[in-house]
Amino acid sequence: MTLARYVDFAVRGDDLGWLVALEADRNVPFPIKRVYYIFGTREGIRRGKHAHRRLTQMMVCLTGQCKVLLDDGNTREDVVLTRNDHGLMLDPMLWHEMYDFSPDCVLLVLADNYYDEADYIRDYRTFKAACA
Ligand code: T46
Repeated sequence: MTLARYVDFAVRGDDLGWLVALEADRNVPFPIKRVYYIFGTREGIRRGKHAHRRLTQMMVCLTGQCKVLLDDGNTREDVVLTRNDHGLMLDPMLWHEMYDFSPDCVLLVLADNYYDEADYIRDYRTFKAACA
């Protein structure tokens, strides 16, 4: 079993170049309430290091690359994000850490709810206990 669940996007191409459309409840399998993007992450930095209690998200690496550690409390898996034509699902209660960002990495994140610090589990032992 893999923790990495991807959604493939149709890429439209014409004389102008390429285009990907992301649509709520269609190729993005939830209603999008928030969009943010992560960029300019310095070498050696590890971001994330938390799980969300209820939030569902999708991550798309628009340029560059980074790695993501996924952990459901039982299994750990590292994935490399290099493609802007698919999205990595981040379901609730999935611990995630992003690392090894290339200097040009831009990570787009779509979320099904607004920012709420109370939804974060930032302590790994608390996460493990909540998974049990
Ligand atoms: C996640 C991973 C993939 C806001 O004010 N609004 C927002 O919508 C977000 C996402 C963050 N913030 C503030 C909170 C912090 O003061 O921006 C600052 C940086 O956030 P954080 O340290 O949580 O960033 P990451 O990269 O560790 O995690 C982010 C998301 O917070 C998180 O939900 O799943 O990206």
